[in-house]
Amino acid sequence: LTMESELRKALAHEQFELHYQPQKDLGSGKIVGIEALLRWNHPVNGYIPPDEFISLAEKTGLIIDIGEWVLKEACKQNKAWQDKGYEPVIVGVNLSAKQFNQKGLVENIESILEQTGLDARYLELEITESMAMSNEDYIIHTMKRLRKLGVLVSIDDFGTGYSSLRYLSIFPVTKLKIDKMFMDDNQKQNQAIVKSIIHMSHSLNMKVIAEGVETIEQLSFLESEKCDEVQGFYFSKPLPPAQLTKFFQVQ
Ligand code: G
Ligand code: G
Ligand code: MN
Ligand code: NA
Repeated sequence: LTMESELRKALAHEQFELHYQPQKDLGSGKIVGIEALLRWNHPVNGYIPPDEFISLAEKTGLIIDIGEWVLKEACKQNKAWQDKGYEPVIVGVNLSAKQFNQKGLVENIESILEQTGLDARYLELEITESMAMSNEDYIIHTMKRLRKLGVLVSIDDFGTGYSSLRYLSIFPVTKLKIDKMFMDDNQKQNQAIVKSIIHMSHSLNMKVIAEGVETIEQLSFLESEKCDEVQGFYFSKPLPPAQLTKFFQVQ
């Protein structure tokens, strides 16, 4: 079988899973968000990480169907946690450029929220800076419609793409996700950059989260700089739903 037909089969045979990585609010110490990360549980090869199949899914257009499955599954799971009585959290879903530019995305999301019963304010769409390069007017228009629905929009891997700071003033973005490369302590400039991004986010009335937090030193620095939220292996790697539930139970 070619990888493409394997991917089609994966969707039809329910071989995809979502794992979730907790996001901690530094003010309250509580988990306020989770990022949904796609995993392909292959019957022979075991877990295949998204880096190994997302780009093929994008090339073949399969990302549209896979992405729709991801959105549905993430909303359904988040609602299920709420129905169990856990404190509501925001679920972040990664969108690929193709998905974002697909006609009917907003209607699709609206219908998924309706079907699953998840309130729009508990869904956050993560887009990357590179996506923002093309078709600017369409992106602004789509983002505005999503915000009108109540859905949150974040910029993922912030600082690594072909970013223009101008985007931050014209896109109705609610949160910046500082890329994990800026957590590298060996790069002397990184702390200054992180400080500036936190400062800028707050000045622009956006929330800011640091990704890739692995050590207590990184955490302390982010706390002292008043970063809103943190995500990373220091707290937890992405986990299957049953394991993440334990985090909700202790808080
Ligand atoms: O978990 P990690 O190896 O988990 O993810 C690797 C990359 O794959 C990340 O850049 C992430 O944004 C991307 N990714 C993970 N899940 C999805 C998804 O559901 N859709 C898209 N488009 N990308 C995803
Ligand atoms: O969508 P995005 O590119 O932000 O995907 C997050 C990626 O970062 C996933 O592959 C996830 O598994 C990974 N990740 C999450 N926390 C950490 C961390 O603390 N350190 C490292 N190296 N990677 C992480
Ligand atoms: Mn992401
Ligand atoms: Na990222």
